[in-house]
Amino acid sequence: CGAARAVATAFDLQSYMEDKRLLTEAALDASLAPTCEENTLLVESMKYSLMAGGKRVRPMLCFAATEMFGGSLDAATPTAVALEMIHTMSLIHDDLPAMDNDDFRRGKPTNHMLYGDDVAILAGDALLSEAFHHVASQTAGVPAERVVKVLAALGKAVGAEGLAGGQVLDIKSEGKPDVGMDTLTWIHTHKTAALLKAAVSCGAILAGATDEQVKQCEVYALKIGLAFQVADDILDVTQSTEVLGKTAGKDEAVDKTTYPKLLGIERSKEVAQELVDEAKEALKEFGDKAAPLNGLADYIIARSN
Ligand code: GRG
Repeated sequence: CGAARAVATAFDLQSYMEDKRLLTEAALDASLAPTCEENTLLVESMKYSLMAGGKRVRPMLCFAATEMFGGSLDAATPTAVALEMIHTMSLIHDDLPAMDNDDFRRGKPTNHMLYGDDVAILAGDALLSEAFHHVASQTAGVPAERVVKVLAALGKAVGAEGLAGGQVLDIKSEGKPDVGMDTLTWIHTHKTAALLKAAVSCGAILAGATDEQVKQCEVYALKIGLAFQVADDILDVTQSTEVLGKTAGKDEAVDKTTYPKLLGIERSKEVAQELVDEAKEALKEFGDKAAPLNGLADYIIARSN
């Protein structure tokens, strides 16, 4: 009887993720449409990358954090959409010839391969701008003060203390033989973990979490953000490029420092697990309500793409 109850109450991560993925896909699809003939091409290219089938991890983290504090999914949906718009912008720009120079992402031609570098750059810029517009204009039922905090957190996650800062140090570290653990950690805390941190903290802020609770969420998110990148580096070594649906960047002959290169595969796996354990520890006081965030932490290092 005890075992039956345990099964009945066990958290079903797969259904949780599928629900949130479907919610995200529908909201993303509804978020963008051309408003006239003249902007049809730009919006088509924005939507091509936005709807290209990512895992939607950032929206899921935002929804899970908001639910942990009793917030509503409706109130968090515009922020979830904005997170995916920002993430998509960063992928479009990352794939450009001036950066990683990739022809394929998620098994499909990259934005610039289809629309040209000029339109791809502007599609990224427009997605970034639309992200902030979307949160400011579509969030309902939440005090304005919380929305301003969300806009601030998103802005910080993109700038010099976020994606752009991490990307610049990453590019400038390429080919350097002396890139050590401190530099690698700085790069990925900014390039990868900053947006995951914003996803979790924005979900918590929208639900009315206290500053202390938001800080606990940030500790969790930074840990899973780093774990996410360690897992990515491991997947790059252990999976064929065909499975990942992306080509190695044409410029990837340039040597990049990775966790497996510094630590070896086995130690990298242990580090990823330690980071996930520490992430869960940061949410300990939230008990069962943290089950979705804990499940997502496990998924982040167990995923196959
Ligand atoms: C233009 C202001 C401005 C900033 C952009 C290009 C750039 C600066 C930053 C690059 C950021 C980047 C590409 C980080 C990599 C993060 C990462 C691990 C991406 C893969 O994320 P997944 O696995 O992808 O969630 P899917 O395909 O599932 O969405």
